[in-house]
Amino acid sequence: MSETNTAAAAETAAPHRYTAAMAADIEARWQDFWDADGTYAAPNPTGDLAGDPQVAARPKKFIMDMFPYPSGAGLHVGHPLGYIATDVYARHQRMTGHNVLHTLGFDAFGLPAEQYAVQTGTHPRISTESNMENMKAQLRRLGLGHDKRRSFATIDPEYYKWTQWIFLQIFNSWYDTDAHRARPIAELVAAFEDGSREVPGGREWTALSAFERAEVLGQYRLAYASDAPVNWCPGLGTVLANEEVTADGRSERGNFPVFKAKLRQWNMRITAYADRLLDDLDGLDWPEAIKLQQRNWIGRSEGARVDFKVTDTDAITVFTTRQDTLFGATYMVLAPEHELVDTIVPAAWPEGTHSVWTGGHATPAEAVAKYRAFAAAKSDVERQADAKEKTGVFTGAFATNPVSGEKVPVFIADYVLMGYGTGAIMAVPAHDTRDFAFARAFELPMRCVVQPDDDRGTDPSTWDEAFASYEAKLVNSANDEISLDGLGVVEAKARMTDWLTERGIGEGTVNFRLRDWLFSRQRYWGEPFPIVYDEDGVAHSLPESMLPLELPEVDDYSPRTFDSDDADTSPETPLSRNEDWVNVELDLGDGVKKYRRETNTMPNWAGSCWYELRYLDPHNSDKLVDPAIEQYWMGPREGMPTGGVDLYVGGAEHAVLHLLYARFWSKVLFDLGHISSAEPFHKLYNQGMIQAFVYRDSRGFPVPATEVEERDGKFFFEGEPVKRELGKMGKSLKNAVTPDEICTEYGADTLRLYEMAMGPLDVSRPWDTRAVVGQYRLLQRLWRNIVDEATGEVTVTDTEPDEATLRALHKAIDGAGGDLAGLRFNTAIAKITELNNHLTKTGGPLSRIVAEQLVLLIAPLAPHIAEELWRKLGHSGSVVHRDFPVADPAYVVDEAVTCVVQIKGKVKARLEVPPGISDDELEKLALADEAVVAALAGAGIRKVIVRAPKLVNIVPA
Ligand code: ANZ
Repeated sequence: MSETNTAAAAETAAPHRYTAAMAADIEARWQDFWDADGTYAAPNPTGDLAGDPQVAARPKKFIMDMFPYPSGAGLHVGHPLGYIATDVYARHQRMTGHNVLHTLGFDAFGLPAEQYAVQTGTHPRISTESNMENMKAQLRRLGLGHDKRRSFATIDPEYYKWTQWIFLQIFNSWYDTDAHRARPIAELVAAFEDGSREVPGGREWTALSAFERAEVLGQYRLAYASDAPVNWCPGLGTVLANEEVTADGRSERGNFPVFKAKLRQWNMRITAYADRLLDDLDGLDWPEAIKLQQRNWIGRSEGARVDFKVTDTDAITVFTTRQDTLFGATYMVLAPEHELVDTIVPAAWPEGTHSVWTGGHATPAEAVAKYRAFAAAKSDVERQADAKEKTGVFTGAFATNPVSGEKVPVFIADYVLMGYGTGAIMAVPAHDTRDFAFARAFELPMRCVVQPDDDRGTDPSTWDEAFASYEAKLVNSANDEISLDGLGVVEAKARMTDWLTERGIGEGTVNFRLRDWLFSRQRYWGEPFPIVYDEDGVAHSLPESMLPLELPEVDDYSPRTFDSDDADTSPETPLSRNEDWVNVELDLGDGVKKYRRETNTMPNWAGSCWYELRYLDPHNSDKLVDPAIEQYWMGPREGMPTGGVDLYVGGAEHAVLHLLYARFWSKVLFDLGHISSAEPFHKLYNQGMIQAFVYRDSRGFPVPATEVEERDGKFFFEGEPVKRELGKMGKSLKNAVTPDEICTEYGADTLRLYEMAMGPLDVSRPWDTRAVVGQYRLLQRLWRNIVDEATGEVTVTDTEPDEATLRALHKAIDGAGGDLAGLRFNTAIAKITELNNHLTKTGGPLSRIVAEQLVLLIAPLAPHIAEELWRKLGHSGSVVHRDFPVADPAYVVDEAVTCVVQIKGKVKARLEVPPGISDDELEKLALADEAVVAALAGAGIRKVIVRAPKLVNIVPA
């Protein structure tokens, strides 16, 4: 008989067997039931989503996923890994007495939708909405227990109304560095007005024009517009964030050239929060690796600013973290863009300038101009990369080292970045790797000022590399006024800082790598700014009553793109072409006037900066969130000093941008008193990736994975050999497997179990469609243990389970319960499988108690089959809010083990003892045993050797 015939025959014999068709039926029915019943509705303590007050009185658990971007490609089986995991966890938490908030929205603004829309000619809203519908259907099939009343998309005007509102809060506040918090800008204005704070520039506030006041306030606002050097990408028609530019200066999306240009842009003053963003990491339950990435991104460096005189009036200020090495500074470097360069460049090369320094150019001005053009073509990432070849050119100018009094040459070189520190460095080639390489290339002097701890000596010209250690003592560092010789680095730094400060030529300072956040895009598909400009160009915020400011319908929503190589272009925003929308007459409190709207839109990060708050109170149209509701779900509590979501699961690729931006917005809202949680996400967990085999033909192109044949460990596509490698899953790699396929073939419960059983959640794992059937069989055995496949009736009896079964059951409850609470889903499944196998092996009908506990045990993982069995076992209602089984400790400990008691190596007795027995107890038991007493026959004892729990050896005297 062929395999299909066997299957067909079995089906006739067993019409009530758990099959894919039955799974499909069960799953669809229960998904409808849950929707109609509102099974997953989480009641708020108050407001329109308040429900059963008893439930709302329970301890809360707010469990969240990083919400998806509704891409046109839909989901493959890798996407829902995290969603299934949070769902299993949420279900277990519900069954252990928590009021669980679990839902999912969509992050629906952004560049991909716009790019896709531009390519296909469909309006982004239409394509985005249809993508969302598709994804929702895919997700619904998985049986995720989401409170759908709380779902939304960031493109909903009722949602982005509040994104705009938050923008206005940020725009209308400033950071008070004395109070260490944001305050309303009105309080700053009041302080300027009454003179309690001096106006920068020293003039009276009342004497300033409206424009001047706006300029002053712009220096304080937490959201401000400025002319910023930006990454302009003519090919995409937009400005990109640094992170969106590849190492070779091209756009990550589309691979177009990117140029540096100056443009008026919105920025967020996230740097004001650098210290708090750093400090508050300590209280968060996040993976150490992510905390480290955030710390590095914020990049706090303690050092000093030091002035080096170039002329009587001009000085170059450098930032250094090694002011202790100042005596070893033998040259200086400015970033090519540094504004002092033009001032210091002399008309001609100084007498005898080394030809290596001039780069062969006739004048310093020519050399500088050529080098600047060369450097401008590189991205910051490229410039920072530790290239062995250091390039640069002498400016023709010299500066004075303030401690040694020496004249040191000033270079420009691209390894010094304009955006960091002061854009200028003192170079200490003996003790800094990059300076060492540069000094070698340009034949510059080096001086050892920190005594190496190896045997290389103190003449750097004989060294192979810089000596960069902090763990050594200073040498060659003394003048008439100060000596650092013999001091350790830390002490020397402090001493030098004091000396510089006393003389007014430097001071201790803290520098951050973190930059302000470039917050505007020249795009259509984003949140419009609630900002208008008056005729003087002063920005005004719209009043709350005018929100949401809806994105207007336009015919031509694509950005104006240009020849991708044409750097002399500048962005034209799609919104600016819409004159009717742009030009408005408004009464902003001082009569009707003409204004122009801001035509940039917000970057795609904006919508994900606060979405956790909207889940709490999704229909609130008066307030961002009701304070009582926010307090209940997210407020600080024991072990969570800054509050936040209880569990946030998502990919590690969001280590910095999203997670840092969201933390920043939380802190501003917290400072302004809108929320009680100063952090959005208390516990963060990064799930691993589902990988898949990619098969490539001889040209390296991926071929459809499903059509590859395996023969003797080799792989063939259409008869031709192909190469197999492990990679990402995706349409372009022709190896995507959709959850829909697996649901159809086996059912969602099988897919859920398979994804959770693949390995520890935080580890990447290769997808193997052939292995999915293993979990399907588990469910079939589970079904068969409870249901008669011929009649469909449950087979359970009301008898007491035997001891061995009780032990297997309670061990599984104990183990799996702990595993589910600890996100160890793979081991939970292993323990449930073990129990189910035990029951299969024992045979015969199950005791009702065992059957019910088994169903409850698997319910978080395989909710549909659990609901069905629960119903069949005679219960009404859903299993979702039932109590998770509790293990009886008496059955959890292992059964007794046999201990052998020997006298002079001969076995005299066997004892049944608990496995955890101590040596002392075991010795007492052995010596009291009748057979042992008899065998010793009153002889004394010389020695007793005990190896609990299995052996006691007695040596008589
Ligand atoms: C002298 C020195 C001697 C330095 C030495 C290091 C070692 P972090 O720790 O990352 O903050 N630097 C300062 N501004 C720079 C810029 N715009 N572009 C490139 N490099 C810059 O690094 C601080 C150090 O990086 C500073 O301390 C400076 O070099 C360099 F043995 O000054 B140091």
